[in-house]
Amino acid sequence: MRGKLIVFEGLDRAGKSTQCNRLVESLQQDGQKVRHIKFPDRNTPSGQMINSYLKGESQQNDHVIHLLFSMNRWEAAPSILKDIEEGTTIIIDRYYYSGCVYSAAKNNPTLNLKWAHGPEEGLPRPDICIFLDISAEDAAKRGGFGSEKYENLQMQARVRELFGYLMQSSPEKDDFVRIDAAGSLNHVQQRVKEVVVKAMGRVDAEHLPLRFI
Ligand code: Z5A
Ligand code: MG
Repeated sequence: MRGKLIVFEGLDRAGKSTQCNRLVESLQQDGQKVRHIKFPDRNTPSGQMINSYLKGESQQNDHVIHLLFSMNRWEAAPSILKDIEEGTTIIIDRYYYSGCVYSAAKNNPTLNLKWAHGPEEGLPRPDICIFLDISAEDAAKRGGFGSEKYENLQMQARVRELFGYLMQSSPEKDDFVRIDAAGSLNHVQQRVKEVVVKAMGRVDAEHLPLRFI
């Protein structure tokens, strides 16, 4: 049986990293082979440039930083495909959906969602994308915003609107399951496990092949 591709998305502080860790642990306890990846991967050459940009230590043109985020995913794509083929499930903390909405949220007239989607085409497409939904205001209460590039209320609110569009009207809307992320950690974890078990079971029962963006 092939591995599955499971993605977590959401605003800053939605609880993505916490829930990814909990899911990885829980699936491992069930005897599954699992690998946890986070984008951006700040360790690769492209990731180091992204890290410096997010920290405000360097400048990049909006289109260039978009392509760097995409490149960062393409660098990882061969190992993702290999693992999935060999039966390892991959859990990803942020993926190309973030790539598209954060770039489009800048309101650059020549960088809309359609343009942003282009460089992502051909990457492995998730079997399920869990959107941990929380308002920008409630997310900010979880320790406030840090000093990185997009960590402000206005940007986060626009990002949430664009995620809303992706979930309701885009060609990939069926990838998403929305989970209310304002509940307790344990409650969110339980909902995540339910939807993941269902999605993984469906892939196996219907022998669904991995798709591409
Ligand atoms: N970005 C981009 O522009 N283009 C791209 O292609 C990609 C990303 C991939 C870096 O992201 C930035 O890069 C990001 C998007 C952009 N900019 N922003 N914003 P990142 O992944 O490095 O950082 P982040 O995800 O935004 O932040 P985060 O703090 O890591 O958020 P999180 O992982 O969702 O949250 P967490 O660490 O699990 O939880 C945060 C705190 O809340 C922590 O204290 C928890 O204990 C607490 N928490 C979590 N869940 C709960 C619940 N349910 N109740 C109470 N408290 C909770
Ligand atoms: Mg995180």
